[in-house]
Amino acid sequence: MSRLVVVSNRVGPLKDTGRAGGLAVALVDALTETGGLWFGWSGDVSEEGTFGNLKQGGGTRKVAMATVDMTQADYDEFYAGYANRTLWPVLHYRLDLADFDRRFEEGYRRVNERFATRLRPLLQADDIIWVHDYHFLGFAAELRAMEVGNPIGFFLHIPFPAPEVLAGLPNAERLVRRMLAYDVVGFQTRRDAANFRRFAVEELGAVERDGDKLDIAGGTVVARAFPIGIDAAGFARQATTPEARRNTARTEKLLVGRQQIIGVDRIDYSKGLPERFRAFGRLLEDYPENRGKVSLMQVAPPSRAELDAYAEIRRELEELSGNINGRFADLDWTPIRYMTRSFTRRALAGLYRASRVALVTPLRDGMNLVAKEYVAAQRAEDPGVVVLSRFAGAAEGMPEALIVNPHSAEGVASSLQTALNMPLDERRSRWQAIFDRICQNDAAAWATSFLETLRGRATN
Ligand code: GDG
Repeated sequence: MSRLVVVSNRVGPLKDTGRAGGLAVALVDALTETGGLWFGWSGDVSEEGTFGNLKQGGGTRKVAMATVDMTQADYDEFYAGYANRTLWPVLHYRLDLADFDRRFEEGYRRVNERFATRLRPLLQADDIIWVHDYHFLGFAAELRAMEVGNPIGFFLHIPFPAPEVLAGLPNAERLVRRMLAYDVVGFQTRRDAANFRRFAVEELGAVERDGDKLDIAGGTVVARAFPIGIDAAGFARQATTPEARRNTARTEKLLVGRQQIIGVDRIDYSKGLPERFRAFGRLLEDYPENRGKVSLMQVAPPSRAELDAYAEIRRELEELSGNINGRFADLDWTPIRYMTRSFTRRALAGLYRASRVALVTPLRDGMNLVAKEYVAAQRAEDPGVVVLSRFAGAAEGMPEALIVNPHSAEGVASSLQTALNMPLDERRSRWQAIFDRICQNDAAAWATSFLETLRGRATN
């Protein structure tokens, strides 16, 4: 079978460090199966944007890693600029937060081209190439310009917005046209894939065929959903490790019979964190029997702290949690436990297990893996309930969760009340249905399904 080349903004780790998510694990598995090369940014900024050495993974795993540094200008314009100040907000439907700066756009194009130039000499004739996420929308177009004819697939981890929203991005047509240089373009949900196809049809004159294909300029692109999964069995095992058990026990000891709602998110405006705090406040207000009885634990490791929009949301969360705690706290009970530190995956699994409800309220989210991890970590005999935003990709495959509109504090509070009082049988039957599905559609199945489609395109 042909060698797999994975391109992503960050490379590795090849080993399970206890911090790596299911994505890294699934990619390493896929890479190991055929032998592979993992290519991307080193995470370093250096003056010349040096090309790192090719590192070979040890043992029988024939996985090599090749990385490129960024220059300060690359970092500012490509990474902190176009990727995170322009594309991230626009693709999350937040035109109001987007920064449209021509230098960002140029930097994005330049880095896509330079990374492609660096990868070019490492490619072999029968490699198949799998590119990840919004940093590299134009990567295939660059490789094609260098006469690379190998199959190239792309997976977008974040949403693809409705054409009416994307049209607000300057030069959106050019960007999407460049995406059509891929053989397969994968999305988290059917809605994202349909948005992409509609943009290609309405704005670029592509012709839709067989439900998931686009014919354009003599070529065909497959554009469809490949919903990402987690390593569900692996995560369930993490929840029973000694480290997880210690964390479950520590939390339960503090709860002494009270119930806990948990949220786990990078601090990001897409995650609906202020809305979540407000909804929890509304629960205490509208259903006063929960005062002194139910708390919200929010794990929120900071991300992209250098961006203003992120610093602002942090301030807002501090203010909101301060207000709610000041208003409702009692001698032996604090309503919101808000922690901006991070935990190991095992510790997280333990915290999920100690919580009766997972509250997942993004305003937009490609998939949201936390919802799936929470389910995987539960005790089968006494599982908790997921309260899930309709705007998370995960909602498309989780009808047994309590689906909410995160903008409605009343609605979320009422669903929380339902979740907290849900009888054991109902909790079990809802949980079992979700658990079976996430085990079946796990991270490995996701990678296999994408790569089969890409290999299929290669032989057509
Ligand atoms: C993007 C898309 C899509 C969080 N805090 C800690 C920690 N985490 C882990 C979670 C989970 C991961 O980070 C977050 O994944 P999400 O899916 O929730 O969100 P994004 O980071 O925005 O990911 C998203 C995903 O890509 C995959 O395609 O689902 O929609 O936005 O695994 O557990 N992990 C550790 N400590 C923490 O404190 N170890």
